Amino acid sequence: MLRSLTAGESHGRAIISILEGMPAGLKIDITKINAELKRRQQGFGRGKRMQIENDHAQVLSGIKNNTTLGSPVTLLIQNKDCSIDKLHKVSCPRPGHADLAGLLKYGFSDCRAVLERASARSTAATVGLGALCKILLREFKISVSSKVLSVGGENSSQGMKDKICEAIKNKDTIGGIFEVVAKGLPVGLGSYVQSDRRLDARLAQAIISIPGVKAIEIGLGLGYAVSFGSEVHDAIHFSKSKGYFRNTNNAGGIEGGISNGEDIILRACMKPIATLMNPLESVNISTKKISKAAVERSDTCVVSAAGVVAESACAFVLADCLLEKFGQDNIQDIKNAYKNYLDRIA
Ligand code: EPS
Repeated sequence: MLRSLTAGESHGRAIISILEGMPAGLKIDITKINAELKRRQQGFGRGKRMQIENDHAQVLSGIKNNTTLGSPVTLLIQNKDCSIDKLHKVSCPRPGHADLAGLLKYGFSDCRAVLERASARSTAATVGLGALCKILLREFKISVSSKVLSVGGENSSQGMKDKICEAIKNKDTIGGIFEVVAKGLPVGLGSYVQSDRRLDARLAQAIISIPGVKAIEIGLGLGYAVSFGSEVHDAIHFSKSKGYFRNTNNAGGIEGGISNGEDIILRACMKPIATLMNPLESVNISTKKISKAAVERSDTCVVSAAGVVAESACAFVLADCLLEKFGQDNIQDIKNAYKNYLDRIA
């Protein structure tokens, strides 16, 4: 089993990820991890924090001579803005953020105690972990990519840009939909035998736990609700050169909780960022008087960054499923098991 743990506050000293269960003998190119971290920082509509940070991973454990040891891999990303002890108290919780529910749950009197960990800054750790998983998947010619499908209901690149400009001008924020595609997967990752082994369920958990994600669909998703079965199920074909194949992929690469060898396709909705420069009404938690919600430095639109984070979240799940099926200790053993399996089902 591949396990991960992240730690760190948005304005604390660092963001840390630990990945346990990576096989030994995998070559790790740290520039690939840093390139993924950089991708997460980009996109039109990002805020000032991204101009301050230049996320780079330092390897603290699990890798020697650019090769995994099989022991837990620890990555540290330093925060340039580590002002946590100097930052002001936040008394007016932002609607849509974890501020109020977190404050009541943990018994704080300052929303900062919540927002420092609830911040999407933690997604830098997710991307660090995901980059390691992508390196593993690449050994098996599996790739994971993403793209923005729409922002504020607009799907042309000019339309999306205009929506973000409109949000900036109105001191507002805007969300959208991104798509993640995984290519090159074998048939047989995940399982129908138990609910927590279903690949779709595992992917959904990984995606919906990204801060701000409110919905996910796999393949045709909600579109299944308005069609006849004969119109939407992917007919099965066979040819000597291709083996089993489909001409459509409404299932999004997953049937019965198992990868079916087609591309995995999922889409998710990222809500508009909760911090508004022209804030909504809230309540001051000390005085209980009506007051405008707190205004913090933030982004206007993070849909493309959310796509990069979702790639990482998917890569983690796919790597976990791959190791579960083909072994976990040594990369060459795993490759041998993978080849044997492909030969069997050919
Ligand atoms: C983010 C870091 C944060 C925010 C944003 C994403 O930095 P700061 O709060 O210092 O500006 O820019 O976080 C949120 C949108 C949020 O809701 O917390 C990052 O590294 O991606």
